[in-house]
Amino acid sequence: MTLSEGVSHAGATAPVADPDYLPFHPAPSRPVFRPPAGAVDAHCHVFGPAAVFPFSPRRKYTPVDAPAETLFALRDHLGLSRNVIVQATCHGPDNSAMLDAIARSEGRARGVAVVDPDIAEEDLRRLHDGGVRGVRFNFLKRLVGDAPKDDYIRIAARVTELGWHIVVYFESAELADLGGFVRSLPGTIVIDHMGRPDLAEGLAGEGFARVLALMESDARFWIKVSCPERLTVAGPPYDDVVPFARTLVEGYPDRVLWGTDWPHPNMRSHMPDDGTLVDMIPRIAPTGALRKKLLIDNPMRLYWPEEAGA
Ligand code: 0GY
Repeated sequence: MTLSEGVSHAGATAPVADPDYLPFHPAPSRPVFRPPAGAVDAHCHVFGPAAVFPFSPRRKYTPVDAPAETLFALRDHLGLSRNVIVQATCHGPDNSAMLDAIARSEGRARGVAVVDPDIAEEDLRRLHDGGVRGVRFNFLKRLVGDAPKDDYIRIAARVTELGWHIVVYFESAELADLGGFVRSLPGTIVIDHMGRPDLAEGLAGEGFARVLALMESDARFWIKVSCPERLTVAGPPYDDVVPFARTLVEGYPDRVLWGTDWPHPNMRSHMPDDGTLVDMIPRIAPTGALRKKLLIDNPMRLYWPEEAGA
């Protein structure tokens, strides 16, 4: 397929995407692995189109437009059924593009928002009614400023009342400092991108050990086995990432989620072929039972509990 056919062209007022970041793959391959019916892509984004949904003035990068119709075309091309759209920093706390995508998904998308601590009650309720089921706390200094911990605590208290979970994005090296705070957060906590271990340290490395310790310490922690393209040292087809992801899937089969991370913002080294990412699934989840949990049961429990019967 050619994804670029589905991309809306930004108007004259739209900003120009950063030239040193790569655009998403224009024609991902069709994966050899066919996901089971109902499979969820539990980590992806929509960007703009900027002419309709402007990027945040405080953003650290300007991506190419990656609108809902392109995401849904990719979903179908890859043999996936649903999307969890995660608010990225380039849109700041303006969740409009994500809400619009969810509204157009015919019930096949839900969302994870970014909110300010003093968001009005009715706006929080509007996010919930629009399909948001989680909030994201992004601790990557290259992506966000250093928000006071109090802000996160206030947000956490408000969103857990709605039954939302908290998604945390950090690099495993930061866990030594951040671990205590993350543990103190209430409710279910989902760790993005395997906790971003440094693959050069190997499976027994300190960073990954901290991530595993967190998973081991408390069943409130879930983790996404996503974003091999950011973790890999070897490059595609990401053989070096497989043991890390498989350790998590086999160790915590009821608390893992999988996602494409499309449209892969901030990638400079290479742009992944999303078909290759889907073809990793049987290598990281080698049995049908593990794949059903990873792709269907777990994300449904978290994002569509009313359909999962949880
Ligand atoms: C991702 C990863 C990145 C970007 C963001 O919120 C974001 O801007 O999440 C990244 O640059 O590592 O989740 O797609």
